[in-house]
Amino acid sequence: MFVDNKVQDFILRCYNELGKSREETEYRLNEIKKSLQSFGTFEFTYEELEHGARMAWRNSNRCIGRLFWKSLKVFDERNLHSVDQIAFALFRHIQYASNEGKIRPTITIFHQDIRIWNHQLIRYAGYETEHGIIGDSHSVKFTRICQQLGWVGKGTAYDVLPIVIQVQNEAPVWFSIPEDIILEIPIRHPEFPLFDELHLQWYAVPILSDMALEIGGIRFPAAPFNGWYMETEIGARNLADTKRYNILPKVASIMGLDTKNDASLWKDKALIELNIAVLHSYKNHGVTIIDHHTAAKQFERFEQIEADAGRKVTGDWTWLIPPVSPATTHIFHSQYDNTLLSPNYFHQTSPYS
Ligand code: HEM
Ligand code: NRG
Repeated sequence: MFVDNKVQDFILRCYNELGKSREETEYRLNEIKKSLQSFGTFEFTYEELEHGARMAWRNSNRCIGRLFWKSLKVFDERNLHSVDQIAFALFRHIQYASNEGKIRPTITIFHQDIRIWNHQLIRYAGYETEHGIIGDSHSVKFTRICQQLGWVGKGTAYDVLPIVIQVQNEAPVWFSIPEDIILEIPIRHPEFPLFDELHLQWYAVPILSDMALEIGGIRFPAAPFNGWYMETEIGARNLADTKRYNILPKVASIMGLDTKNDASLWKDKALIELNIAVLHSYKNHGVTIIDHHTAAKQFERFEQIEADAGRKVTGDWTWLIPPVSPATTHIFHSQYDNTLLSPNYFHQTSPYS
């Protein structure tokens, strides 16, 4: 048996980036080879796992936040096999990452036999009713699954869903997240007090839990990760999309705009004020958030640093451009190569459906 090409590629690149000697690299490759011969398997060291997860972020073509890839905190929880221990580690992730608002980019990596059914660890439920959808329409299907598993929500527009954990092929188990570890922000506008009447809110930390981390051809289906929000994700999509919270007509109404006439650009005006309100509220609450102009500038610095390091930056233009005023950023006027490099984060088929 010989060491898989993908594993070898990864070890060579990883050890090179970490400044390790030729001898150490050869020694490690040989060790992996021997482990594969004796046991048919091998395990990454913590250092390999840590750098692999960071490289995967660096290679995430759709991510504008990559400047900070080296700062990713990696929790190695590959040794956990009980759902209670896993739930505990997820709560710890939420607390560590939230850090009372000073958000820390974090990933927790679990054993390959584990799946987390949630799209994000913290996410609002969506209920289909006769009067339309209450809450987040993005969550309707998963909310139904949670209810089938015995979870009962309050029925508000902002019910935080439970975390659903599955070990191997056993039945999934759900856990409510302790309320005191969930950071949420009421959305207020610095100049329009009437915003308060919309009772808008969002959670502080986006923790994606349905993507697989792939390092050297080895897949970790449960590896939830987070950074902080860019304001447009909340203000221009989650709260604004007609198929999500669809809040623009109400914002326009409190602003006294003419919503009968598309050409009045009422949607655009409402959108900008909603984004201003999101930035203002997170900032006032002491929760990390970034505006799309600063994020684009940080991404430009990332591109420069990568060029200096002799690496090509890959990217998905369609995702990198912000949904608000895209042409005001350099990204809009640039071209990106969407080749998928490894390590990376991948979408995977849903464990339900
Ligand atoms: C996508 C920003 C941290 C990996 C995105 C998107 C934004 C963004 C705006 C596009 C999302 C969308 O349009 O729905 C940021 C910011 C971060 C950050 C401001 C702050 C530190 C991270 C971290 C990771 C990561 C820590 C992984 C370790 C990804 C991936 C996607 C993505 C894989 C694509 C998601 C998908 O395909 O659905 N990011 N990100 N990002 N980001 Fe980041
Ligand atoms: N648009 C999604 C989150 C996608 C990832 N965005 C980040 N990731 N900022 C939403 O919930 O609006 N991150 O790891 O920080």
